[in-house]
Amino acid sequence: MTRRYDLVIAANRLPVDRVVAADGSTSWGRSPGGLVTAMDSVMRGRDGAWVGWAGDPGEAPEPFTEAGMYLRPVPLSEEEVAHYYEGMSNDTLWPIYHDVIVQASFHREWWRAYTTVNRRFAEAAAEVADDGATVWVQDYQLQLVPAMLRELRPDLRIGWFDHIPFPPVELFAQLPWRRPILEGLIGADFLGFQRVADAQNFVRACRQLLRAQTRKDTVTVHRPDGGTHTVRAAAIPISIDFRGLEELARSESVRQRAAELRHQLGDPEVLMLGVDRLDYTKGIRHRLKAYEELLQDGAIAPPQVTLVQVATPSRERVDSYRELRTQIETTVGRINGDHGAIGSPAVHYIHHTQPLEEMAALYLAADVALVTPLRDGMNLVAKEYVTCRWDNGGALVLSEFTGAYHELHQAFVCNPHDVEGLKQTILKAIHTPSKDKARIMRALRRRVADHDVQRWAQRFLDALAAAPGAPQRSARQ
Ligand code: GDG
Repeated sequence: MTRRYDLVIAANRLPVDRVVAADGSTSWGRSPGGLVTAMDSVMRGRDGAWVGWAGDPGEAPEPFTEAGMYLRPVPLSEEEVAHYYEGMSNDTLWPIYHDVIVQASFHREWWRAYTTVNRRFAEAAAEVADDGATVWVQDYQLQLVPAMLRELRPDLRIGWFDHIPFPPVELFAQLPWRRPILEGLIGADFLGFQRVADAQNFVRACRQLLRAQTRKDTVTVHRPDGGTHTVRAAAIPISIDFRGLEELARSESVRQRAAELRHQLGDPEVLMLGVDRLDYTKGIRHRLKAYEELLQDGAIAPPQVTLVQVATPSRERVDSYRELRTQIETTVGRINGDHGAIGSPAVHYIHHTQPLEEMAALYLAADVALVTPLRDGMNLVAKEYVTCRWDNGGALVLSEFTGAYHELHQAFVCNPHDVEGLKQTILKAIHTPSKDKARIMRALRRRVADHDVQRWAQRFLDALAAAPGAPQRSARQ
């Protein structure tokens, strides 16, 4: 019989990646990322399990233990990866939840696969959760899991966290499956969102589309057995491992690498940096347009000013992502053709994943970080950048359409749709005196230091334990 656990995480992916050695043998390596670090801190002293896809289609590996956590792989067939993950999650829900920057596609077979896979996740979580355990479901890929799990295991305390925005009801209403999605989420006791507005959008959608009874941040529905169930929806913004990342950025090797990078880039007076998954939500095209116009205007020029754009490969089998890549690479080519010279390109473009140490060195080396999404749940890059600037140097240009803006509003704030305004903000970030920039950076750093990912996870679990739904339990550490 399977052992059962007191805290279960259900996420699309397991927190490990398959590593293939030179001799062809494979093993598992912990995937980098805040969620894994956050879970480390809350799993301490508890019996923890994680339910998720291992990353390869086909048969799932046997459950195994890694870094003190029981990992229970959930299998996905080739077709399920295409329909549930690339289709419904990334080509239907992702665009609707990000203001329809690109059009969403609706396909009933994608929805069917989404339902099947969500049920499989719910069954896997039900199987490993101990009596009265806490199950924490992650993100938009698993919105049906809370209700499915409650049906299987009414004894559990169920939470869900939305890493991306929750759209206004006018956009959400486009979804042919808007009702079952809301009903799926309502199965939870507590729903966490990045911004207050996201939580309010959810409550409003329940009121308008389900005619559910809502009161402040709670939604109450009638259960088939005649009783009622109440779920609370509130903002608990995610963060990063401030101490861990700062320690890395302060290390001798990262400091040396930061200095070396600046030198390799031709010792620019101003090094600008963009770091994003190559995604249309991130505003990379708007950023490049503003940068190109500043070069055309003669307001900036290489080699004194240069831009490093790291655009990590993402969702390459979805058409809109392939098109975006072509557009970005055409623009980078044109900018370099028009404004670069031998040995001093205007844009250094990197389309592959960098090791964490290199990222820390880039952050530490950059005078201006450009974080210009058109819509972003949080944006961790903004928080990582200020964390690495332990010297209080640098300037953060930050879009007001990110969750991060609601915490880091002292940054150089921009509306990326307003190219003229974005250009002025970039120039302001360059020309503001260092003393004033240091004051801003100190304030930004204080915010992230005080609200790190460990605190986020604990706050979520406390809110889940205190949520109104039955069964009532105290917050267990
Ligand atoms: C979703 C929401 C929300 C990127 N390139 C490399 C690399 N990265 C790392 C960054 C950062 C992470 O990936 C990206 O996080 P973001 O927050 O910017 O964006 P999403 O991937 O869209 O994440 C978002 C987040 O969930 C958490 O809730 O903030 O709004 O969309 O950590 O550093 N890391 C390494 N090499 C790279 O080349 N090592």
